Amino acid sequence: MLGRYRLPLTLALAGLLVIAWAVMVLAASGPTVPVDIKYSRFEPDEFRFKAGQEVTFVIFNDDPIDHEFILGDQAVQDGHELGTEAHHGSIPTEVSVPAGATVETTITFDRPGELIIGCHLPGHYAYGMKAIVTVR
Ligand SMILES: [Cu+2]
Repeated sequence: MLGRYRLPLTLALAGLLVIAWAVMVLAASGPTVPVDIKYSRFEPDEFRFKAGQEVTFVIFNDDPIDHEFILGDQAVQDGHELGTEAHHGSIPTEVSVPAGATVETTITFDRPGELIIGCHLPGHYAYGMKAIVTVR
């Protein structure tokens, strides 16, 4: 009697398990945001996020030279522009992105404001290697 329903029930159960798994995965991590670096520019060069949002940037450096991804306000950018740190790695908002590499970093935007993503290897920021981040 139940035999004819076994396959549809099994498929329905499998479907529910897949949905439950997807919900758990999505709940555990914020959205993934791709950032491409090409010709010493960030693409895109404008981002909008909500306060409280967790975002994982997946940064791909398509250039044959190294770059960096420094997220912060103007004071942070000024500090790095004058600074001499050649390599970054331990702070989520400050990462080095070697030539041809893809680097991931996860950042939570805890409050509204305007932020900047900049690269401060010599000459890059002045050349225009920056992106604007608006958090609302
Ligand atoms: Cu750069």
